[in-house]
Amino acid sequence: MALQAAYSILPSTVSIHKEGKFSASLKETTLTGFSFSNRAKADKISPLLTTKRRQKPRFYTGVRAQTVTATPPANEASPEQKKTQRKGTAVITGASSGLGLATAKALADTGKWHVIMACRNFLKAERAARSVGMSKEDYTVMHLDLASLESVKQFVDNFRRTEQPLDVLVCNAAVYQPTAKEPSFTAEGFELSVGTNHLGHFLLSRLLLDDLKKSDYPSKRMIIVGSITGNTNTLAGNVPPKANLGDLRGLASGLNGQNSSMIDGGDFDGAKAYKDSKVCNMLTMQELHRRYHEETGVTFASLYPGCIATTGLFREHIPLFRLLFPPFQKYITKGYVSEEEAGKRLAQVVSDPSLGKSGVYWSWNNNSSSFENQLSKEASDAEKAKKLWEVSEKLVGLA
Ligand code: NDP
Ligand code: PMR
Repeated sequence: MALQAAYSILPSTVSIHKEGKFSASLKETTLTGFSFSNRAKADKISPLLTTKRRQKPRFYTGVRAQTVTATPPANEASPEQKKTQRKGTAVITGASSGLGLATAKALADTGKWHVIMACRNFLKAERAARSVGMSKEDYTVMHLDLASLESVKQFVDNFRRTEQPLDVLVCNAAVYQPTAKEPSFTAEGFELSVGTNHLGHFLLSRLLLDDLKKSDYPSKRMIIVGSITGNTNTLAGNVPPKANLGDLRGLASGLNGQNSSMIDGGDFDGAKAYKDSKVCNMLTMQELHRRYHEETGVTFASLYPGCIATTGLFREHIPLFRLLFPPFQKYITKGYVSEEEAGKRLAQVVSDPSLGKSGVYWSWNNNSSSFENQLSKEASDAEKAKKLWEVSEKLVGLA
């Protein structure tokens, strides 16, 4: 019933013809992100009926007032070092709610971390930190609006002025606009989802890499949050609209709505733009690993934390979706995780010595044990990652 209900709220995105066959697929692919091997089953989900959409730029004036590469864990601390180790400093973007907040809380609770909550809404972040019981000395809120490259640069300057070391960067913030009929745009005029989730983080990570390099912490890490829905080797990744960056022609032409506001040059689709942005996040992590892991000792990682169906990510979805999505994920797909559990998972990727391998996309099974997951063909395409890197560098003004 719940599945039918979930299905009935998705008329514009997906259709499943036979409930029985679909249930069989679910058994094979849990929410934890195991590979979806039987493409025939995925094909039971019909393609999205796309409609032509007018692309009228709406500029977002974001700045507010106020199989995996094997490398041994880099620079892990010996037990002796750990005793005297200073507190680590972790910057987490989008720590004002959901996964980012839960991770900040999990790290703060260990007493070993100071968290820089890099958030677009200063007051909201401050209230959120207090609402989960974080102590003042365990966090600092700093303004960062990823939908403005100027704000990203300002954040980096402000962070450097605090003269704190940077030991871990977590690129977590994201926007998801599944019901948007037309694209909206960042301050510099990029489609909002890819502009925020990928380009904002791309610039931030490139700038802060210098700071990470200088860290003397036993394990320095950069984590970019990915997702199962960007991976078409899973059932979840086969729910239309599917991620597909194509030949990046839309991105290369500026992603500004003049030619296209989608990376592949197609018609605007908010849900696809989000999934594309997650593919960019996972490709960027691997490209960073290839270019910098050996030279810097920084561990680069991505992850799918589980389906945290209650977060603010779904705030723009229709109310019926928000009502049915959590029970659908809890009882049907069984991929649901609480914000608290997901926060603990990401906190492991931040600080657990056993998750210190670079170039990995982490997932968790139903017993909450971590494992190195396989990315889809596109999300592990090294040539595409290189091209994405080069085009993104131009767009954010690094090349
Ligand atoms: P939330 O909406 O709860 O958190 C997103 C955070 O991003 C919020 O703090 C939000 O700030 C912030 N944010 C949005 N836009 C900007 C911006 N322009 N500048 C700075 N911060 C911004 O969603 P989740 O916690 O679910 O999402 C966190 C990450 O987890 C995302 O990367 C998402 O893709 C990923 N993820 C989530 C899954 C899920 O099931 N929920 C599954 C897989 C991955 P504000 O509070 O001001 O809105
Ligand atoms: Mg999905 C094992 C199956 C599974 C998992 C793990 C997810 C995770 N989803 C699964 C299956 C299905 N979903 C099925 C069979 C359907 C059709 C009924 C379905 C539908 C669906 C929708 C409409 N699912 C969604 C949406 C969203 O709007 C969410 C999304 O795609 O956001 C981009 C979503 C998600 N499903 C997930 C996860 C983790 C999401 C959240 C998005 C993300 O961050 O990737």
